[in-house]
Amino acid sequence: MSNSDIPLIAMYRTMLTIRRFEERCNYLFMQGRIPSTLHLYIGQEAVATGVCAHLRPDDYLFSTHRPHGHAIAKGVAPRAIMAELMAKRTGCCKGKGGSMHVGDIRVGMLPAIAIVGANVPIAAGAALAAKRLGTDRVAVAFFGDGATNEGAFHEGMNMAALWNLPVIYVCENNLYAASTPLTTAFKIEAIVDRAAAYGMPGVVVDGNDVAAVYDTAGQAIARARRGEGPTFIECRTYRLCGHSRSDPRTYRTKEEEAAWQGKDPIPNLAARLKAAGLASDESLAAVEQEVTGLIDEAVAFAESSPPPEAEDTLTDVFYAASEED
Ligand SMILES: Cc1ncc(C[n+]2csc(CCOP(=O)(O)OP(=O)(O)O)c2C)c(N)n1
Ligand SMILES: [Mg+2]
Repeated sequence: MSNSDIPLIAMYRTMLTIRRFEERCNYLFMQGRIPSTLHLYIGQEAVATGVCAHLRPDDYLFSTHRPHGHAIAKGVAPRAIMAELMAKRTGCCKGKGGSMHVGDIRVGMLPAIAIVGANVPIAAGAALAAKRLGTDRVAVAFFGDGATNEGAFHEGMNMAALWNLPVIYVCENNLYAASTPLTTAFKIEAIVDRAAAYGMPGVVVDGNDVAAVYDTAGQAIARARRGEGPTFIECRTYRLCGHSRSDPRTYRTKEEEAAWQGKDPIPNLAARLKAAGLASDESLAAVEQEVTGLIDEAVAFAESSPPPEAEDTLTDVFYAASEED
């Protein structure tokens, strides 16, 4: 926290926006006002925030079935995400994707991919394009611990390392892949050890410490922009909620959950900001109020938006090459 150049207050605001957005989503979902299903990111907000604070709109982001936090941190408007979750025409994917596919190409977030591990080679492809076009853009893929046991992960990691691509692989190790504990799914001691198998640098960071994530991601992203290749970052974190709707969480103990509740990144950051003299109760309350207003507006916008038209069912779904291609 000694790095005064780290925009901690801005990151606090982003983390709080993600948290309050998702708490509201959960409430709306329980009321039946959001259809389908939701995978919440509650507890992991420091990862998306610390990484995306370094990204430009022309950098590429690839997310997963748990994408709301990544989308907000990358700059997708909360109202467009909320409208997407409610399957409205004003949603960031025109209401055709829903929670597991949010994205907005205008800010560099491609629609999220719910096939676990599938975004790893796709991010390598985007990084290859960035490199071949002679840009200093980077691609970032977020995925969970479970994804690192998928075949696509290994293929993508190998290619990214082999071709020295400007990609950052951010593994959000929250100790579980749905109900499967990490300890029953890996022979290796640490997920970061996967990186060495491909000749890629690997780093472990406390995923609940936004300043640490910011610092680590900053080095990896700068390295990629300089043309020095990919980095694998293992962020150790925990989801302070169920995997998806109606998860009784019987695979975790109450003691474990309580211990991680004490490591909640948001109140901990608030306490650290106050201790460092960077925030007061009043300034934090003002952020809270601002965020509440943003979420209220997003919900009102989404609920008053129209559903997609039946005749648009097949538009935007298939790519049609134009004369300019
Ligand atoms: C290829 C594939 N297999 C299974 C699933 C079903 N599924 C959805 S999320 C999930 C767990 C993923 O765990 P992890 O990668 O650790 O991410 P987390 O949910 O913890 O964020 C599974 C098995 C899927 N979406 N894709
Ligand atoms: Mg996981």
